[in-house]
Amino acid sequence: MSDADDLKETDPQNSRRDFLRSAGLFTVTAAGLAGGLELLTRRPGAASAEAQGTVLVRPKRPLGPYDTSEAITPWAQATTYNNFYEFGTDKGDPARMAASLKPRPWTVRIDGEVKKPQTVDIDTLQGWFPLEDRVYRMRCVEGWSMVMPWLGFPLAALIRRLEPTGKAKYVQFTSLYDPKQFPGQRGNVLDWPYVEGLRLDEALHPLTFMAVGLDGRVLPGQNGAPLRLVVPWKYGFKNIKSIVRITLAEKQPQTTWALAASDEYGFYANVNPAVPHPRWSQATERRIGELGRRATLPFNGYADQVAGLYKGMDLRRNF
Ligand SMILES: Nc1nc2c(c(=O)[nH]1)N[C@H]1C(S)=C(S)[C@@H](COP(=O)(O)O)O[C@H]1N2
Ligand SMILES: [Mo]
Repeated sequence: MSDADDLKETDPQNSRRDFLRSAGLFTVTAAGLAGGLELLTRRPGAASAEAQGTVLVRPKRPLGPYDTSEAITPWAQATTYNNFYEFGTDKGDPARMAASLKPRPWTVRIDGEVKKPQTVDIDTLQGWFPLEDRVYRMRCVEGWSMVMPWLGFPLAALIRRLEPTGKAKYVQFTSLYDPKQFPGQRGNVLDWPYVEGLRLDEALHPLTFMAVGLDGRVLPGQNGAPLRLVVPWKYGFKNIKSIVRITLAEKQPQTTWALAASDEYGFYANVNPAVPHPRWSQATERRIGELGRRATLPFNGYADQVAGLYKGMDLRRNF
């Protein structure tokens, strides 16, 4: 039995989707199915880095202070077992459908409480910063995890360059809305576009990262090309993909999963083994590629670096 088959049986992903279905939100359109059939004839993983653009060749380098030394999840799994509902709700949908996403040309709108609101081309934006590697754990709220070798730049570097006004307290991120490129957006499985947010101090934390690549290559569509957020101490759904807009805001953003089920998915979404999801425990996780389960660590193992951000907060209420 493959990992994916095994996971299907027990994965809370299914109950996450069942919730959506029972709420009457789960729809599959004829157009979506037809698109799927057409794309199924392509080689799975056809939307690989090579197929999508320039291959960034990165020199091997020693682990840095932010890296985990844990075994990196193989590329084949990191790029075929994905959550990206814009492509569909099955783990294999993003890799199958990702060729429909065109990550170039691409612009990012930067607005809200910044000195100079602007729309910037992704290559220009990326060129502002030296690219860094970060090997991070990623823990999905559904109870599985991976170790991902990201390539990108700290979000703090971008925010500092944008010069937030004194009113900026939060950062809101918005994914692309385009049902032509995202067949999943032809249905109402979530309230599109996907929106996420961070408190400004979380956004400025040195672990908070903007990824443009994975494993030394251009980010594949299924992993959120051309630009996605990575916040390793939070559940995976905070790591919003295919970002087209970054807004510095005075008020806490309304985030997509909190909007879909506010009793199940909070704004903070810090990995916390002590606070169960209402329908499953968060005490353990399955590392993709491993047999059995391992303990989930507070803040996904990053407590030393980030617990101070939440001093004095009730983390059961602010889940
Ligand atoms: N726009 C968008 N971003 C998203 C999602 C999504 O459905 N749409 N899924 C999230 C979830 S639930 C997880 S676990 C991670 C998965 O990232 P990966 O596929 O690169 O491992 O992406 C997150 N970012
Ligand atoms: Mo997730």
